[in-house]
Amino acid sequence: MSLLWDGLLLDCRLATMAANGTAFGLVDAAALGWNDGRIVFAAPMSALPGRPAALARTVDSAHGALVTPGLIDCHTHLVFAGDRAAEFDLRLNGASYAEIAKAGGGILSTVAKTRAAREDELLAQSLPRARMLLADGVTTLEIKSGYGLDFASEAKMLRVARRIGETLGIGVRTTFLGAHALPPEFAGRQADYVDEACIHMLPQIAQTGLADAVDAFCENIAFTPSEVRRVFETARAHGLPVKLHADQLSDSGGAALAAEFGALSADHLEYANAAGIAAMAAAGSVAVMLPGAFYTLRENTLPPIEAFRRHGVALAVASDLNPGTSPLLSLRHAMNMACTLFRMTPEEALRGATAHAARALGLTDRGVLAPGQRADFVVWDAGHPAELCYWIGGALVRRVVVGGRQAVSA
Ligand code: DI6
Ligand code: FE
Repeated sequence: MSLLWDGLLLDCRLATMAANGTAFGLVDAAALGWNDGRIVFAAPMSALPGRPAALARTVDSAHGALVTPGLIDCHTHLVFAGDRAAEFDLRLNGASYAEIAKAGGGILSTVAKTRAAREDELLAQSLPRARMLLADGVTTLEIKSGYGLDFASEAKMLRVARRIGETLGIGVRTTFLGAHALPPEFAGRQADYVDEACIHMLPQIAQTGLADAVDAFCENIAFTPSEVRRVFETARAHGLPVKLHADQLSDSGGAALAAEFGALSADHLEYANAAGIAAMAAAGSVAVMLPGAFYTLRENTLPPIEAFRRHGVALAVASDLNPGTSPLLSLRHAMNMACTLFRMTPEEALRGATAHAARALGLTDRGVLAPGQRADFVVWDAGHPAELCYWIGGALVRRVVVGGRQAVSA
C-alpha cells in the first residue's frame, strides 16, 4: 500500500455532518485527505502529520470553500421512458384526472412507454437525469423499478439502474417497486397481481441480485396494508430489506406497517399518525421527506416534522424524481423545499441528504466526512452550508469527487 495519500485538499471549510458538537459538524481551516477511495484525514490543517507535499501525491487548496459529503438522493424513480409534460399541460388547461386518464395519461402511460422501450433506449433516456443530479453534487442515488409491472420489464428497469452507476461511476442502490400500480392486464384483479408479484416476480428479482431492497405504494389508490404485508413477508423471506411509500395522501397506517417490518425508511408521511411515528422511532426507520411531490400535487397537509423531531426519528430528504408527481431534477431544490415548505432547518435538510439518506439506504460507509468513509465529497462555490438549501437553482458545484476520483469539475 502506498505510503503517500492519493490526494490532499487544504484550506477547506468542512461540513463533515459528523456529530462533533458543532452545527453541520463544521471544521474550519481544515484539510481532507484520501487514499484508495477512502478518507484518511478530515481535521484542522494544524493536525496534519507532516508537510502536505510529503503526505500526498496531489495537493490542492479549496481556498476556504465549503466541502461536504457527496449528496445522497435516497428516493428516485429516475428510470422511465417518455414524460408526462402533455398531461401537465392538459391539467393546467382544466382537464380532470378522469379526462387525463381517458387521454392515456397517468402512471400507466409511463408504464406503457417504459415497457415498449428497449433497454439501451431506456438507459439513453435516463442517463441525462442522473448526470444532472451528479452535476449538482449527488454521488449516490437510489433508483426504483415500478414502471414495468411484469418481471421482464421490472428486471429491465433494474438493469438500467445498475448500468447508470457503472457508466457514471456513482453509487446506485436499486429497489424493486413491483407493487407500484395495477398493470392493465390485471385490471379488476388486484389480488391476482399481488400473487404474481409475490409468487413469480419478487423471488426471481431476488435471485438475480438486481434489487437491494423492496418498496411498495401503500395508499387507497394503490395497495392495501394487507397486500403490502404480503409483499414485505416475501421480501423478508428472500433476505431483502424494505422501504415504503407511506401515508402520502391518507392515513393508511403505513408508518406503523413499515416499522413493524423494520423498514429502512418510510417515505412521504404527510398523513402519518402518532402511533406510526412512535413505532418508527422504536424501529429506527428513517422518515424520508419528499417535498417535490407535496409541491407538485399542491398538497396542503404538512408531514408532522415536529412529531418526528420529538420522537427522535431521523429525517431524510429526497427528490422523488418521477414523471408524474415529482418531475424534480435537483436534490438541492428538494432541500430548499424541505426548509421553505416543511420548515426543516438547513442542517436537518443537509443531514437529510447525506448521513440520514445513507441510513435510509442501509449504508454505513458514506454520508459523513470522517476517516474510513468513502471519499465521496463536493467542493462548493459557497461558504455557509445553509447556502445549499438557500439558493434556489443555480450551479454551485466547483468539484465532485467519487471514491477519490474526480467525477465533475466546473
Ligand atoms: N407515489 C407517487 O406520488 C408516485 N408514485 C408513488 O408511489 C407517482 C408516480 C407517477 O405518477 O408516475
Ligand atoms: Fe416515490
